[in-house]
Formats: sequence, structure tokens, C-alpha cells
Amino acid sequence: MAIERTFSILKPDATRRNLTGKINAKFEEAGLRIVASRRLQLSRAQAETFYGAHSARGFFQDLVAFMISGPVVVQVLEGENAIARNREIMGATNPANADAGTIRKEFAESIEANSVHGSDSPEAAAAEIAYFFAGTDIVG
Ligand code: IDP
Repeated sequence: MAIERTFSILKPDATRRNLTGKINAKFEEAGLRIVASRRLQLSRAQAETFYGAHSARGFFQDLVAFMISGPVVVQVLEGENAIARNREIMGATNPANADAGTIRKEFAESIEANSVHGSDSPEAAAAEIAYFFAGTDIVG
């Protein structure tokens, strides 16, 4: 199996409720290694760019407002099939549909405040990692 890197965000609902350790424990227990991590406040422009694919959706402005409502933790996860594995550990976008044991089932507040982001393809992972991290920030 391929060793991959994927991009992860612990969203403002997670930092507000002091859940960063509990969520990161889920990644580590599943064999994903946190090889870069930084806590930051997203700007409105950064949030709009990051979620630009959703700019025509009715929830876009609410989503941007949520993503800048508090600090986030941006991170890089590394492991076998990390992109798909991370999506499994996260669970479905809407916590009401998420499987038992997933991060979103256990921690998400709503379909919007759903605690975590994870890249959905190798192309997205590469672009999202490069947007937030220099190569020297990532230590495998
Ligand atoms: P994903 O995060 O599971 O990949 P996407 O469809 O890419 O899901 O949506 C990006 C983010 O937009 C979601 O994680 C969630 O925060 C928000 N979102 C998605 N659908 C809705 C919705 O119907 N209402 C409000 N927010 C939504």
C-alpha cells in the first residue's frame, strides 16, 4: 500500500471545545502520523479561497463565517492510504449520517460545524498542503 500525505483541519468548533487532543488521538490510533501541525486564525480571504469550490452553494457565506469564528489547527497526516483512511476516520459530512466511532459521529455539532476537514483526492491533498506548509515544515 502507498504511503500518502493528506491535509487535515481541526475546525473552530473543535478548538473552541478543547477537543484537539481527543481528535488527534483518533488519527494516531488509526495509524496516521501527524507530520506537521500549526494553530492559526484563518482570514476571510483564506477561508473563501479554501472553500472556493462551494462558492455558489447557499451555505457558503455561513461556512466562511464559521471557519473564521475561531482558531483552527492545520495539519498534515501521513500513513498508508492516508487520504481515504482519513476520510473514513472523519465519517460522513453530516454527523447524522456518520458511522459509529468516527470523529464526526462522536464530536461534530452539525453538518456545518463538523469538527474536521480532510482532503478528498491526491490532487486536493497536494494543493492544500502546499497552501499552508513549506516542505521544511513537514517532518516525517
Ligand atoms: P467534506 O468536508 O465532508 O468533504 P464538503 O461537501 O466538501 O464535505 O463540504 C465542505 C464543508 O462545507 C463541510 O465539511 C461542512 O462544514 C460544510 N457543508 C457541507 N454541506 C453543508 C450544508 O448543507 N450546510 C452547511 N454546511 C455544509
